[in-house]
This record gives sequence, C-alpha cells and structure tokens, in this order.
Amino acid sequence: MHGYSDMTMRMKTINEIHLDFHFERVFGTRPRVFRAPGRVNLIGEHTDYNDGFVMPAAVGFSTYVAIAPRQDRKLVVHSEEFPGNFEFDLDHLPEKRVGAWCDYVLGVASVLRQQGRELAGANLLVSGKVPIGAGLSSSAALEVSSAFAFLSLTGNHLPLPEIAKLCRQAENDFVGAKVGIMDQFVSCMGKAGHAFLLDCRSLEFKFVPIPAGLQLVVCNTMVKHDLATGAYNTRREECEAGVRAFAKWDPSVHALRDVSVVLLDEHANDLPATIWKRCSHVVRENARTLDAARALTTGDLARVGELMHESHNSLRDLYEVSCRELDLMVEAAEGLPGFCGGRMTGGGFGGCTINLVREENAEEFAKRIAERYREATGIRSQVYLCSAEDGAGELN
Ligand code: GAF
Repeated sequence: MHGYSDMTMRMKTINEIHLDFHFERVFGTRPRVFRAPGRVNLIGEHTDYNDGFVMPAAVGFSTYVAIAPRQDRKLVVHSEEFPGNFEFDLDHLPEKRVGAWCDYVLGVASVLRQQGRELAGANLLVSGKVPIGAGLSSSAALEVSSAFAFLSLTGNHLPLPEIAKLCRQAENDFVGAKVGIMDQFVSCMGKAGHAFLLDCRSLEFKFVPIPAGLQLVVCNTMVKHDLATGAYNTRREECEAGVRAFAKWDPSVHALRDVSVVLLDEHANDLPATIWKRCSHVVRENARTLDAARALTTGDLARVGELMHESHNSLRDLYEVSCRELDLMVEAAEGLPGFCGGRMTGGGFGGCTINLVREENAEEFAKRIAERYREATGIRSQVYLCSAEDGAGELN
C-alpha cells in the first residue's frame, strides 16, 4: 500500500526494524514480532452478524505486536502510538474493559484464559499503523496480532478460524462491541491480490481474485466512528427483533440470512417501519454480495459498480449508518476517470469509502477526489492507494 508515493512501503520496513530495537531498549530482551492487517470490505455490510455474506480484503495497514516472556506473572503492555503503559497481574486480570486501548489485548488474554489455555508472563510493545476509527478495523488487527503473540509464548497452535473466533469473542464480551466475525476472519486469512467471499454462518469461504489493473482506493472522511458506542449494537438489536417476527411467520428463520426477498416483501406492512428497513437492507445486501462475487470473478466491473452503488444507498436510506461526509465522498468519486464503483466501507457513522479504480488513473483519482471532498466539506481527507494483502503472521 502507498500514499501518493511508495514512501509508506519503505517506512513500514523501517518501522518493523525500529520496533525490534525499541522493544530491546525498553525491556532489555529481543522480541518475536507478529503482524495483523486491517481490512476494507468491498460489499456485504452489516450482514456478518446476521449469518450472511461479506466480501472483504486485507490491506497493507497493520498492527504489530512485539512480545517476549517475563519470569513473573505480569503482563506489561506498552505502545509506540497509544497513550499509557499498563501492567496487570495475570492471575487477577480485570473482568471487564478498563476503558483504554489495552482492552483489546486484555480481552484476548481473558478469552484465552476462559478457554483454559495457559498464559505466561510477558512484555508487549504494540505498534498500530491501522488508522483508528476509520472503519479499517484497527481493533481486529490489534486483537489478532495479540492473539498470535500470546499463543507463541506457550507454543499453542490454533487453526486460524479459531483465532478469529476468539478475537471476536474478546470484542463482544470484554470490550462490549457486538461485532460479527468479518474483521477478525479477514485479518487472519487474507490473501494478497484477493478479496474473499465469506459465509458468516458456515465460515466457508472462497478467494475472489481482484482483476489485474484494478486498485483499491480508500478515502478517509476523517470523521471518526466508535463501534462500542450504542448505534452499532442498536442495529444488531433491531435485526434480532426482525428475526423474532419472521420466525413467527416462518419457523425455519433463525437469522436474517434465512429470510427470502419474497418473505420480506410479504410482510412489508406487518413490521414497525424501522425494523423492516433494517431487514430489507440485510436481505438484499446478502443477494448483492453473492452477485458481486460472481461479477468480480467474471471481470464484469460495470455490474460490481452498480451493486456497490446500491449497497451504499441502502446503507444510507435503509440501514441509516452513513453520514453526510461519507455520502459526499461517495458522490465525489462519480465521473472521475477510471472509477468503477464505490461505497462506504465498514461499520459506518464516519470512516472511509472504498473505490475500485483503474490502476493507471489511481493517482489522479486520489488527487481529484481529495480536492472535490475538500471543496464540499472543508475537510482535508487522506486517500490511500491499497492492494489486497496477506493475513496475519510472524515477521522474520
Ligand atoms: C464492523 C464490525 F466489526 C464488523 O463485524 C461488521 O459488522 C461491520 O462493522 C459492518 O459490516 O466493522
């Protein structure tokens, strides 16, 4: 991934080496270093916790966790970017969030312990390079890199989907954000050059190659969102209310995934308007995601673009998780040379848009969309030229 030049790529390597040295300076030993990426979601928004389909890709922004064992039962957690140094007694870990960034690390430790897995005293140094609150899943990147780091100390090996599940549980139960599995899963399983279509019920997935010559351009509105605040959890509760209603009409419904468009439309007037709007988004977004995976596979970018456009409108009007700045950023892309499709990405209420842009036009697109957005809002945005990257792992 790079900004307007290839600077970020070179910086990343320097950062990784720097993290090693920094750790040694602070803790006096050499660490092992683990990396987990953030993600963009091409389509399939707010479908994961409804047992539906998503199509994300891991991107080059990552969180790094350097770790080395301690002889005592302490967990000492520092960061290069985030404020505060934390020290916990492993045998008396807090049971609930302490209200700081270290909650994502603690949450993972706490779930590992609940699962009866051994935890060893450790020093950790975190370097978070995923923009925070931008909808690029900085939390999942921190959870997954922490999980890899903790497991390495005790030599425990877990299949990647299990790591993704334990990280989601950490965020659900410890941090209190009732997120689905998408972000943790893609952070673990991403593959360079590919998005992947994930069935969030069975966790079966299929890699979908991103057509050659296409760049992922991520535009940050600079409006921050916070998933742990109420709106995300409220959407989830509204979906659950929908499921309870549909299950009365059709007992085979266990999640919105099971609601067909026909059943949805039959009951358009039987549900409170807000609940119906939420259900309508999810049911149709699932269909759009499957359709988009087919279209991307066959290189039908015009169709992918249409589906992304419909997805954004649905998130804006039915699911009501967009905001003025996201809408303006989506509009700002329209008509720019090389633009194939765009929409808000992630939980919403701020954050980023994802745009599919022909590679040869990407630099110019980045410049022009930033100008248009600034004219419309007065806000100086950040635009990242990304490609799909590999999921989490250890650095050599
Ligand atoms: C956030 C959540 F973490 C995901 O699980 C998903 O629900 C997404 O919002 C919306 O699609 O990123």
